[in-house]
Amino acid sequence: MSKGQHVTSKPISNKPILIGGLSLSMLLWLGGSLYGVAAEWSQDILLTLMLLGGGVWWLKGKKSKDSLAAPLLETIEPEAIAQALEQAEQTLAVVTEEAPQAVDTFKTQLEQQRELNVSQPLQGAVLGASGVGKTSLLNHLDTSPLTWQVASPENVPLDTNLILWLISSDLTESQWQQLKHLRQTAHTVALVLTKQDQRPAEENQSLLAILRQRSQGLLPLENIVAIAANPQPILVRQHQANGQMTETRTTPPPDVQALSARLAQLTTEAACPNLHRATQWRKLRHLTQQMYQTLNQVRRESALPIIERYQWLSAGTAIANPVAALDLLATVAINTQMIIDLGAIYRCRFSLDQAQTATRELGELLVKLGAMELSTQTLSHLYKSNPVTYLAGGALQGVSAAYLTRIVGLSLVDYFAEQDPLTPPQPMLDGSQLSAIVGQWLGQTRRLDLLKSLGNQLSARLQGRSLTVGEA
Ligand SMILES: Nc1nc2c(ncn2[C@@H]2O[C@H](COP(=O)(O)OP(=O)(O)O)[C@@H](O)[C@H]2O)c(=O)[nH]1
Ligand SMILES: [Mg+2]
Repeated sequence: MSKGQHVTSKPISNKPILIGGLSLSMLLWLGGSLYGVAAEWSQDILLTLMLLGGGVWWLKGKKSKDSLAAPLLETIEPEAIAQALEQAEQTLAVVTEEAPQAVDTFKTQLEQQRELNVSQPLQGAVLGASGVGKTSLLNHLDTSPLTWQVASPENVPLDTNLILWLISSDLTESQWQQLKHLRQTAHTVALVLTKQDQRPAEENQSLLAILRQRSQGLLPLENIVAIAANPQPILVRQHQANGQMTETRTTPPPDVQALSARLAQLTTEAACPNLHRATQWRKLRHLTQQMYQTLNQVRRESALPIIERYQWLSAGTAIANPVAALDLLATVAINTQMIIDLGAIYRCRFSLDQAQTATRELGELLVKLGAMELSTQTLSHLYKSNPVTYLAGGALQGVSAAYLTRIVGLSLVDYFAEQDPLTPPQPMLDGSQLSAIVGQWLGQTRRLDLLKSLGNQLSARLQGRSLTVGEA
């Protein structure tokens, strides 16, 4: 049985944190009612509670997940292959546990990629904008030892061993980033400046110089060459001895010499195993990522009913407690437990302390992003625009509470799914990453849909049966 299923089947009463939070809430409610605290949704109280003991976590310089910080990879050594294999095998073991139905396909693929096959023909990919001269160049490229196909930087075929990136001027900033990404995944890339016959020689030289300058540390400068695969005819004017002028059209011969020479160096017998090994390494990583996608689907399916359960628990608590501020204590407990449960599904083990920190951080984030205001505004708008009487009084707060818990849950699921599958998840949330995800869930369309649907569901629940804290 998977960890996720295990968590799902656990009754709420077995969760000490939750019960602790609830009884604390009840206790405070009793005390509070003596003093006649107004039963209203107060953002000040909310803010205070959420900020209690909390640091401004999104200012903490947590480690950047920016993939562009990854090192450039010149060659893939056998040790790197061994490591990628190990990772794929470990992931396969997790898939065997959590998604057994998918294991056979992945196992077959892993077996295929276990050995380095140097006898396979090398695959070349030609990238470049439409009209840059790809087809013209392919007419001049030897197909041995490389077979060529046209591709795009975003979609380089998995079996590619060598890339020619054709350009007719300097790369744009986003193209430089794409090139960098290709180099970080150990791709061998040559930049090919096309149509050199169209420019004066000095302009070609200065363009090459700029490209080589900007490629420093990214590409060997020999990998930046200029060609003219299909030069256009030029008009040649000649003064005759008799003072007349004649015009003749001549077509310069194609010139791909610089590229052919460099390709020969890049594909020597000694260099070929490196090209094959880099492709094997990328395939293994790709397989591992695919396995994680499958795991994430399965995990999401386990997570959704859990979020659902906690969201109604929040709603029930908000409706049951006449003092809104006190609901929040219960809500904090509910969310903390939900974080632990969701973390367990994604094999990210939160200690109670860590989960409480995460809850506080998420609470702060929701306050910062104005989640409560947005929810209240949207609800009152829904309430005014169509007279939904069932959303009166405490039920409105119930919908709000369910909504906020659902946002937290769905955001966490997205967050866990976004983590780099090649590094184990940390029970410390990355503030900026989470902030972007929560922001998306708070967007107008999603918010409206979610609140409407929660309102309808809550109404159905309230009509059908009572919503109590014990309900799961
Ligand atoms: N002047 C000049 N034109 C070229 C050269 N190579 C290609 N072209 C022209 O550029 C246009 C697009 O070339 P093509 O190879 O079809 O580009 P693709 O869209 O990248 O495949 C055609 O009109 C070619 O004749 C070159 O070296 N010099
Ligand atoms: Mg073409």
